[in-house]
Amino acid sequence: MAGNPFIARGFHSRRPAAPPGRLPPGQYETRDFPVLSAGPTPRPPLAAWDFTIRDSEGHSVRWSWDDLRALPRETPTADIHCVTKWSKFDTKWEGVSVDTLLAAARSAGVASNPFVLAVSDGGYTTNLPLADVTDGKAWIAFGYGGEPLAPEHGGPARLLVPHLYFWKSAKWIRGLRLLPDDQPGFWEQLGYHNYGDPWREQRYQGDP
Ligand SMILES: Nc1nc2c(c(=O)[nH]1)N[C@H]1C(S)=C(S)[C@@H](COP(=O)(O)O)O[C@H]1N2
Ligand SMILES: [Mo]
Repeated sequence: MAGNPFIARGFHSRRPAAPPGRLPPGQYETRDFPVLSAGPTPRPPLAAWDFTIRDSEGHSVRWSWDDLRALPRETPTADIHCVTKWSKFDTKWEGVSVDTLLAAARSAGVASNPFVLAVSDGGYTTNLPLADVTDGKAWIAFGYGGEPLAPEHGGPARLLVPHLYFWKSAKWIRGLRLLPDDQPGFWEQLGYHNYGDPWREQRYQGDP
């Protein structure tokens, strides 16, 4: 596209309008997949990787990488919404439902508490009500677009909670802490909304 940059830019920015009702308030559609990371990309060796669900009394259950990969998989398609205002439609993932992991945790004697803190390699955390990661609303995703999830996008595995702003979808996830009280995570402590519903435009503390 050499030539007049004004015309080239105008041509490329013309996009079909998003279908009515599909784009949350204040968002625009992008076809790219931007990378947003607060720190460096961790690259843990899979042989040392594990995923742990732990309650507040210290009961826990742990999956190795192979254990996780042996569980029943789902292939959710979802629209995702970043608080920096981009939304991406029809993203295609592969992973294990958090329901599957929580059922196994319960069988192993892990107590069910009303809040969850997702914990990642590198120290990132994010908090959610348990109800927002149950009943088919959240996955531990290790595949994207038919390929292994790229490290920049959270591989080997990330949380996927598409109905909330995408900062809740913790990349490089290593576990879930089940807590009796809500405990704000990384962005939530820095002034972002505690819940983060894109349809109610809950970007920052003080938003409805
Ligand atoms: N561990 C970790 N998870 C994270 C982040 C991060 O910095 N570290 N950024 C969050 C934010 S703000 C967004 S918008 C999405 C971005 O995911 P992407 O880089 O795959 O687009 O990851 C979320 N999960
Ligand atoms: Mo974000």
